[in-house]
Amino acid sequence: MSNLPDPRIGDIILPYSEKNFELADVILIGVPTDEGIKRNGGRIGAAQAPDEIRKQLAKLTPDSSNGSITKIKITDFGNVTGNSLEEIHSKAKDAVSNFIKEDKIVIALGGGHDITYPLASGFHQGIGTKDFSLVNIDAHLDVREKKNGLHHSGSSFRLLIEENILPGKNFTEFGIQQFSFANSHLQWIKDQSAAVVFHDDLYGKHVSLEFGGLLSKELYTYISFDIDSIRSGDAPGSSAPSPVGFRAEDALHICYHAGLHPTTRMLDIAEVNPLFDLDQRTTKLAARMIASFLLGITCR
Ligand SMILES: [Mn+2]
Repeated sequence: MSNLPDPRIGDIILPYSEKNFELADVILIGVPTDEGIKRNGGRIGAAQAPDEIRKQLAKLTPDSSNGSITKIKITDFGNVTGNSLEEIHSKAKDAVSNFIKEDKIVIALGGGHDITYPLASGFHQGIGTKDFSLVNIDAHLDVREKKNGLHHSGSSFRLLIEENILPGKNFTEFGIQQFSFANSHLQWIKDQSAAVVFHDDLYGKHVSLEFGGLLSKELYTYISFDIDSIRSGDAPGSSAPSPVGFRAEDALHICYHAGLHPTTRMLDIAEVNPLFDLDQRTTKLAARMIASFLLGITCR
């Protein structure tokens, strides 16, 4: 008898077209890469993540006790493709630069964490090469040097700083785990005047409030979320899982606060690996993280 509306997020994501791009507040883009993880000695599979996360995102409802994300318009650009990692990176950089120039909020789905170097480069271009701030939520520092002259999943933040795209003082590493970094890398990142927040030092604190307190009020902000910062019990499908880390609920609250914060213009989620997932636990969590970020934007 009744015909009460019961939509899913899949129903409200607009197909990509010139008109829908103009209408959209938020653009979703997939950057399916594995090569950067391979170069860094990790286990491959992350290239399958964008489509698997989309499947889980589509099934969620847009409603929460805080509001409904039906209030904002979202379109999905689809996946960036190419014959090499460098070609995919170059196309993803250009796409993001254009989205940001057109005043969109961008959600990028990796792929390996190598994607943040081209994506943040495109972001920087899009805001007119002004200074911006970046928070990397990660178990690792990701400031390794290139390997055999090639960028990989552990070198994004070194390249962004060395190439003067991201000033070190505007960069925060959040959730770094013990026994997961080299002292030489920690020293290097401190020498760049970046802030490092260790996961251990957040123990017993309100994680999302600590995170929210770090966000810049003046500069446009880019949030990069490496799924390996979440404990493997909650996110087993990761390129480099760890038994300790943030809880699933921490990740959702961080994403909500990231979306709520007025200077946030971009979120990327990297290193989800569906090949090692258990019962879609990780892709479902990534989908919930996106929904929480969208809800934050709705509640601005
Ligand atoms: Mn990382």
